[in-house]
Amino acid sequence: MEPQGDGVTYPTSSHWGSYRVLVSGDRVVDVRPDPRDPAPSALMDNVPQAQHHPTRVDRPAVRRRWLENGPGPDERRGAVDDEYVAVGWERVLDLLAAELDRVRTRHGNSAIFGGSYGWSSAGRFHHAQSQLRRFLNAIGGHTSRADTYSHAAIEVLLPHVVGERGTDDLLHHAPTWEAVAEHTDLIVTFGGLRLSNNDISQGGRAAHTAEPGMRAAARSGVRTVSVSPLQDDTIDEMDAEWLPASPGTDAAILLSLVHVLFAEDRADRDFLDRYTVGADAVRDYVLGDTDGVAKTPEWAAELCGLPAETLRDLARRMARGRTLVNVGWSVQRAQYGEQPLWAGVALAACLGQIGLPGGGFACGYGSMGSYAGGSTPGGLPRVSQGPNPVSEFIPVARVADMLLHPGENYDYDGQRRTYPDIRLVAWSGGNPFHHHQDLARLSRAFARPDTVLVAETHWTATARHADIVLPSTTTLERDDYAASQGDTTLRAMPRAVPPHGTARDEYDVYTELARRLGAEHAFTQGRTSAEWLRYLYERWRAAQPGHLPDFDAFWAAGEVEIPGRVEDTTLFGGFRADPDGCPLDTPSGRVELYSADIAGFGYPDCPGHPVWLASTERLGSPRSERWPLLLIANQPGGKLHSQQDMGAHSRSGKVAGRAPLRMHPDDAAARGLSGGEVVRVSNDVGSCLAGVRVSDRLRPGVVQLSTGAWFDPSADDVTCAHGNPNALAPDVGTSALSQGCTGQHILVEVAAYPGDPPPVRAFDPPRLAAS
Ligand SMILES: Nc1nc2c(c(=O)[nH]1)N[C@H]1C(S)=C(S)[C@@H](COP(=O)(O)OP(=O)(O)OC[C@H]3O[C@@H](n4cnc5c(=O)[nH]c(N)nc54)[C@H](O)[C@@H]3O)O[C@H]1N2
Ligand SMILES: Nc1nc2c(c(=O)[nH]1)N[C@H]1C(S)=C(S)[C@@H](COP(=O)(O)OP(=O)(O)OC[C@H]3O[C@@H](n4cnc5c(=O)[nH]c(N)nc54)[C@H](O)[C@@H]3O)O[C@H]1N2
Ligand SMILES: [Mo]
Repeated sequence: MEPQGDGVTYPTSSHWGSYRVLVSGDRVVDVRPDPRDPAPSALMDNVPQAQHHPTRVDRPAVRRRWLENGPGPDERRGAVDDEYVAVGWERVLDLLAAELDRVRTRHGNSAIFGGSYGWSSAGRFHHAQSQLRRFLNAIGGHTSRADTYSHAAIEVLLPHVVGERGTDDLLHHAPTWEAVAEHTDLIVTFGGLRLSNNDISQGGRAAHTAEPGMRAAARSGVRTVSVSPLQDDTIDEMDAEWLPASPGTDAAILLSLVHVLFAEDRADRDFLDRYTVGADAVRDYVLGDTDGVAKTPEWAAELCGLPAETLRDLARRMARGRTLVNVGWSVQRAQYGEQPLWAGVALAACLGQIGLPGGGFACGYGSMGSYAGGSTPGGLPRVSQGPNPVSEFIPVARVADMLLHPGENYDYDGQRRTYPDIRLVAWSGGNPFHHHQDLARLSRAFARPDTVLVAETHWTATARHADIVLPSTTTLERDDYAASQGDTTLRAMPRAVPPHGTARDEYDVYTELARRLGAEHAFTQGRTSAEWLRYLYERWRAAQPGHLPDFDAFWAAGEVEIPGRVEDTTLFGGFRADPDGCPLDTPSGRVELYSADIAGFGYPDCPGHPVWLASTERLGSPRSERWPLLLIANQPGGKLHSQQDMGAHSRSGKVAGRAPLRMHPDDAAARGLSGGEVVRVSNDVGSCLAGVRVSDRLRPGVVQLSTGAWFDPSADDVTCAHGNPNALAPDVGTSALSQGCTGQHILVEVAAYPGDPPPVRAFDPPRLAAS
């Protein structure tokens, strides 16, 4: 800490970077970027307002109906006029311990859902999900979740195609932008390289290196082709060639590029023979031998709206130099999201460049600041969640299905599974009423369990669906340290302000609960949180090469360099050099362009090799006749998901207090809109309000409404008065294989809101009565 003016600055870390907060009295009054960060994120400007906002949860609260009627299903969970009762910590912990004990005794621990997805905050020890799961595991376990909303199709499909290790490499060890600058001639990116996405690195990061990296690549002459509905998904300096393809048609484009390579005898047969299996199946399919439809550029042009000649020319250019095929995460966060991934691998294989520096296949450039930002083979300090005695889990995005359909069967990655019967939902560090699809349906799903527990810093829509709300401290209210994969330093995050109201660290809350449930030692191992910080650091230090300062010296210095960081990697380089000695961990040891395993699952929506499947939420689909605009629900530039939506920076991006909806001038004019109006965005799933911003940097027919607006069900005539696109997103999985999130694409209609729009009430906290 350092005195500054009439305040004091404290270093801190967040998923959007490391910076300082200026504290005056007990309040955070401003933020200061770290001068060593070459591209600090404006997201830090949300922090001062969010830290002290009236939506902070300041004491434990229990829904009056639950308090009076006891546990049980309740349709009124989440009702805007629901009332909460403030209770003291002792009382709430007694109530909660009794309820956890009732559920585990009567229904078994698998009736507790602790999957609790979400991004919580940076900080290696006080990580909300880790603490919750460690606690639930200590008291007998919980039903958990597999995969992420970010990239479930990558996590499930690619292990079949390039193996588990190859998938891990693709996600965590991609070559740095510097390596791209040095080796790559052409990067063809599906899903752009959206700059604002690079503000974020899970766990916080010392410096934002993606933007300087992209600039370096541009300066060294790397050419970029961006396939994306948005022109500004690449930075201007890259001078990217923009191919505004119709969303959801990437697999068709990729397969047509493969077609050109085979038809013109440009495919690298030697590579395909030596390093892959199944190339013949792909060739037969793209040439039309399998189904009578040749996947020519002319065929793809009809679907994607790009000229056939552009595609043919692109395939030839890709074959001429060192080419990197990047499939961004957004592209797989849609129905049949497995196909563009697999087709991308097939294209890179046909180019014969997998395993060469700067060439081949990647999935994630532009999706996250830490992607291609080096790796940390020695690991980071980490608290164990402990073994979970319950093996039950769901694919993460099937949460509403699970709650609505206990006992029913579903498919996932070759398994026929059954949804468990959940009685208690425990959520911490996530906001499903922001992130899940079809929020009205999710509300119905949350009516089913006996009890919903939410630990939160703020009164989110999820907290407002809880029977018991526990007020959590924010990172600024507790000691911790931060670093992300590939980071250069581990940084101290000393407490800067006292806890808000009676908020407590979740570690201390779970310690108290574990004591009541006879599991205190299993949870704490006899340590306080201060002792854990020291223990985890020292354990990590002992495993690192060379000499690192001890905990006290680290804490006093504020940071320590992370040893052994690796920057220079060539994906699949070892496999290329020696495919027999260093095979992939796939059944064949090769890249599986055809997977007998997947074919054996018999899924019509994910057959044994990459194919074109026409998704429902797509321009030109039957559904688009009724809902003619394709809404892109991408990541918000002004915040991380729903976090700190009430902060100054996020608010400055709103239009008439609503989430901004970007639309092409032609689409706006056809609806009598010129910008600044409040509109109703709707389909047969639901509706939301948004504020119009007109821009010619989108493909006509596409509108953009990023995620993140706090869900606001307070108006009678719309599902969300504030602009959360998940009010309208169908709740379907990518396919039976991965069952991933498909929220990126939503068919809608947009119309001016007649009359005075209802007020936004998302940031009005609920009624809270004294007990
Ligand atoms: N339509 C559509 N939907 C999407 C996506 C999309 O592309 N389109 N993208 C999806 C993706 S990739 C993701 S990752 C998800 C993100 O969805 P989430 O991860 O759920 O989003 P966040 O808003 O980050 O939620 C984190 C919550 O944790 C709380 N929190 C922060 N710190 C703490 C803490 O220390 N303790 C506790 N108890 N709580 C804390 C915050 O207040 C916040 O409410 O959204 C998904 N949803
Ligand atoms: N500022 C900020 N950064 C973030 C986050 C945040 O909330 N805020 N969230 C982080 C998280 S958790 C994740 S998972 C990543 C997500 O990273 P991504 O999934 O890569 O990000 P998105 O912004 O959802 O989508 C990127 C772009 O893909 C394009 N796109 C959409 N559909 C299609 C399609 O069908 N075809 C093609 N070719 N392009 C398409 C859109 O124009 C969109 O702008 O972002 C991370 N970064
Ligand atoms: Mo994500």
